[in-house]
Amino acid sequence: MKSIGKEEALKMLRQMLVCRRFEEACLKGYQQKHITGFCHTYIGQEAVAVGTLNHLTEEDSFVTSYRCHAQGLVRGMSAREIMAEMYGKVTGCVRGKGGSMHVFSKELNHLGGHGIVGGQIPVGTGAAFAGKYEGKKVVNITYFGDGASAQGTFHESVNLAALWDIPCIYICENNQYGMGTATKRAVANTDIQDQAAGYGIKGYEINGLDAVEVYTKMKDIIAEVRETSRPVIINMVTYRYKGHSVSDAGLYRTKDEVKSFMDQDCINRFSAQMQELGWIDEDAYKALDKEVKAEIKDAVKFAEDSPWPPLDEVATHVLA
Ligand SMILES: Cc1ncc(C[n+]2csc(CCOP(=O)(O)OP(=O)(O)O)c2C)c(N)n1
Ligand SMILES: [Mg+2]
Repeated sequence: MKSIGKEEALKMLRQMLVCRRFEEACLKGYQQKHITGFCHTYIGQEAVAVGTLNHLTEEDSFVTSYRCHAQGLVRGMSAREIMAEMYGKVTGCVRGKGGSMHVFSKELNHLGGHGIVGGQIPVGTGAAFAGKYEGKKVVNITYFGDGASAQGTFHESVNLAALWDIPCIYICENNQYGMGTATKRAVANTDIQDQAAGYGIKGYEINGLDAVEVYTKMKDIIAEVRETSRPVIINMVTYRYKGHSVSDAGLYRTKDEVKSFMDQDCINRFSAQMQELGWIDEDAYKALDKEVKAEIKDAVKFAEDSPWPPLDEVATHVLA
């Protein structure tokens, strides 16, 4: 924690709270039928986004799956534009046409949420290749799930990245389930970092519930990839508290199991570590949370008050 510094730690704590409160508001909006369609939350996994994205430069890019709200928020997209997208409003980040699974920002090099499992992995590989081809010292972070790690897209992408020295950081957000299937029932070797050896690159396992560990280890790893242009595979072991999506009751895991991970909550852990150093106290934490809740409330109001996309836009920005 000390090496992170107080200012950066406060920023990270705020970012995690924004992600958490944003998605809690999404779940409420869904219950109220303001948000429809798919909605996959990242609740429980926030330490991964803050511990990784804060090391990227403006020119670096990243890409992820449909579980994509938090990465957008941490990268600096506004809660307003993502919430409006959730509501399908024209003020949303992709003008209300993508919804929950398609948070995207060209300006911030957020190359999107992707609905096809593993579909984003070649995209991230290509973005990293493009940066290198243009002679820039940029990297790409490609996030994907444990389920996606068994897809051909992952293995073909890593093979090419290792062969061509493509500076791509493959982060498997191993939340231990792919929908209702435990990883150990779907992935032959759940030590996903071991797969790196097969491609002659480095692999690491990181405790994705611990923002300090994620941040400090990823700082060095990202710097090394930037320098050497050698791709890496990270097994980021984490857990999602909620169902796979809003329509999943989560009957495939016990309450005790979920509780055992909630007891290790990344936000509670991080704020406790900050409190130990005297960087924040209980009152300041409560004040910060209150401020974040107000920001999210404003985003919900903005989404509610925003207009629907006009009918004449129905065929624009659509590939046919
Ligand atoms: C190619 C493809 N196959 C199946 C699906 C249906 N599907 C959506 S999410 C998912 C599970 C993916 O799990 P994982 O990669 O672990 O990501 P997580 O949801 O846990 O973040 C599946 C099978 C899909 N969207 N795309
Ligand atoms: Mg998973």
